[in-house]
Amino acid sequence: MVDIETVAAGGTTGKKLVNEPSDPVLPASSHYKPSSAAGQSAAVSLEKVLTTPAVRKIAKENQVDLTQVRGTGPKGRVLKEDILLYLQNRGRGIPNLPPVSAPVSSPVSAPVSAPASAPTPISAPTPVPVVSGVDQRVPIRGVQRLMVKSMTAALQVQHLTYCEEINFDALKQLRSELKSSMAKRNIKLSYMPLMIKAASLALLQFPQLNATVNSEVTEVVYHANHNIGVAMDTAKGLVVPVLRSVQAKSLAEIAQELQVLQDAALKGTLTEAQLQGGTFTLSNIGSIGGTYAVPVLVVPQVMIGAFGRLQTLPRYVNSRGQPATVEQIEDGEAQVCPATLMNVSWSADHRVVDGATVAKFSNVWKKYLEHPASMLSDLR
Ligand code: CAO
Repeated sequence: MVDIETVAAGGTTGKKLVNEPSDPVLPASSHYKPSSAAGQSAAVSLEKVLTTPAVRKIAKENQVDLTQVRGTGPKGRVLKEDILLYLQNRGRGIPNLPPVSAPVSSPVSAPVSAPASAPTPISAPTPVPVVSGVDQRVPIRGVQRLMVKSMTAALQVQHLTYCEEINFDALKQLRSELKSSMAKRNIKLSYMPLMIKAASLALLQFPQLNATVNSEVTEVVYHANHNIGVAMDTAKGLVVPVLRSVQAKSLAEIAQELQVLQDAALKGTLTEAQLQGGTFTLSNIGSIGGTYAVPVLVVPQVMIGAFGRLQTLPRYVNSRGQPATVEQIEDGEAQVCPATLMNVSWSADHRVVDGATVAKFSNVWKKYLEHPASMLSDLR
């Protein structure tokens, strides 16, 4: 469900909304004629209106005066979708508009036409959004065009996705301790710098995941520098600027660089250099929402991680506050406590990376975040 790509700066033409003048346009509700007589003269009108026996049956069952239904078929024939639409809107109390004398081939702005195979509606039709206006043709350009390219390339690669739950209780505590001191230095400390640093520390143990593969799939390059791309949501679409040499940077430096890139992304001033050269990517979709996301590789990179939304959920813990084992739960030695949890999903290029390696990497990353003091011993 998640798509992630690197994009080049420049050439990012925004959306241009183009109306299609040739489109016959009617508001959705113009599909109806006045219904003051609805239900009163159904028996009479069934004979007058051009339609099929199936439609007459629906009309009869639902007490509909067919003369009040706008027919969109040839010569004003009332089609099945016309009566289904009429019934849907009648159920929602949509007022009818004056009749339209000429038949309309296709009201393009009416989004609610029921498929021909739809069952006869009963008393409570499914609500459908009422949308009026005109269709819009939007050229795919700029950031979106690049997204098409990178996603098309990514879908050539067999992905492996591995998910894990991370307990953020300790990290939450650490962040709240560091946040104010960082703020005094004008540095915003979100969870991202901690997760980025933990990923870099774990990559030191798994250099085969900080890698790119050539298009012929004959060679993999294990990169010395951890150039970590961070997916960012902007008004023009997804961009993935890159934090350079994360393995050599402090938490404060990572937080500062992230802030610079985030500001530039929001202003649309990222340079091409800031968008290139990534060797590994992270995406915090959870800052927007969602508990899980399956990320798509930024080819030629071989791994990417997506984070879900932090949640407080009940979990069993033992007397030392650690996750309880099955035995401890069965022996009544565990209790249910609230835990701050986040899901991560890792996707890897399964042509060159196996699932066991991803799982081992994820275990190390998880350990750093669940016991953040352990990061200190491995910091340089
Ligand atoms: N769950 C819950 N809250 C989260 C969270 C999560 N996973 N991640 C961040 N938050 C919180 C932060 O802690 C912060 O709250 P406080 O101000 O109280 O600390 C708040 O949300 C805003 O964070 P932020 O978004 O400003 O900063 P960040 O460093 O966490 O994330 C960035 C930066 C750029 C990753 C993020 O803004 C963003 O753009 N995310 C979307 C990425 C995306 O679109 N991915 C999909 C790619 S595929 O199309």
